[in-house]
Amino acid sequence: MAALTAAPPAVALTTDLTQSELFAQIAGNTSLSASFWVNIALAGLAILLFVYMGRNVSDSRAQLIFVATMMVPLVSISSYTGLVSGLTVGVINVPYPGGGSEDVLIMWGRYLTWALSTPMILIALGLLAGTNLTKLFTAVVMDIGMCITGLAAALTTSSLLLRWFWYLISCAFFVAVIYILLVEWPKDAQAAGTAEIFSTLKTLTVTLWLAYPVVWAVGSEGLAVLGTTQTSWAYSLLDVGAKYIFAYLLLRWVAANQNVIGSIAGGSLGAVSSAD
Ligand code: RET
Repeated sequence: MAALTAAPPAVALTTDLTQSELFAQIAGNTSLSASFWVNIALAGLAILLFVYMGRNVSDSRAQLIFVATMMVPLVSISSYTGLVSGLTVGVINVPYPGGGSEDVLIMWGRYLTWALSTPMILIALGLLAGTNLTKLFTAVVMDIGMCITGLAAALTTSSLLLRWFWYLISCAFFVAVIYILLVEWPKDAQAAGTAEIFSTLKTLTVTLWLAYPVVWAVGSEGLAVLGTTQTSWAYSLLDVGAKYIFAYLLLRWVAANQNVIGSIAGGSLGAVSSAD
């Protein structure tokens, strides 16, 4: 029995570790493991809670917001399972500014799964704001661009310059997302009658999302001001706010205000025309 539950002994960090050795590295670091398990537990609870909260939702737009938002903890539980099992982590030789490099445990699965979870957050917000298909499409593709180029930044080891060039490309995509959230959708939400809740969620989202590139830059994959465990905790805590707290506030409002959601002009998503 003990052989089944005990983690195998940890080995030194090198770029050729097997999945079992990576798993042992993570299991051997209690704080790092906890930064993953906390999110697995919270995501599980969030899924159950959101299914319960949505039990009486009958409006089709409100249902769509529920489904998109519920995908966030569903993706999250998968994402963190990938990290904790050693499947979506790896050791790469990160080049640092000022010369030198180090073998670092990187959590590349995070960037991959953000490409699924963050579009769901934007779809839910866009539906709440009653935006049109053009703006929704733009927000989603810019966001996916941001996540995939962020993944490229994390995995590029050949050149320090290109590693940070990827980072800049990702930031450029991010600017488009922020612009839509701060400038376009508030106008749409005003017309849709959802301005107040949209404004709350927009502030929460923009504030927390802005912290992710900061964590990347100072974290173990960037300038290494923070170590691997600290970087992981920073992302995990940001995730708690950007996913579960965000989703709870949104779904609570949607469940209680289906009449408002139901009266958002139906054609705005169907037609590629301006919502204003
Ligand atoms: C990276 C690094 C490259 C530059 C930028 C980034 C932005 C990441 C963001 C992530 C948000 C994640 C959320 C996840 C919830 O499931 C990829 C860190 C701009 C904004 C909200």
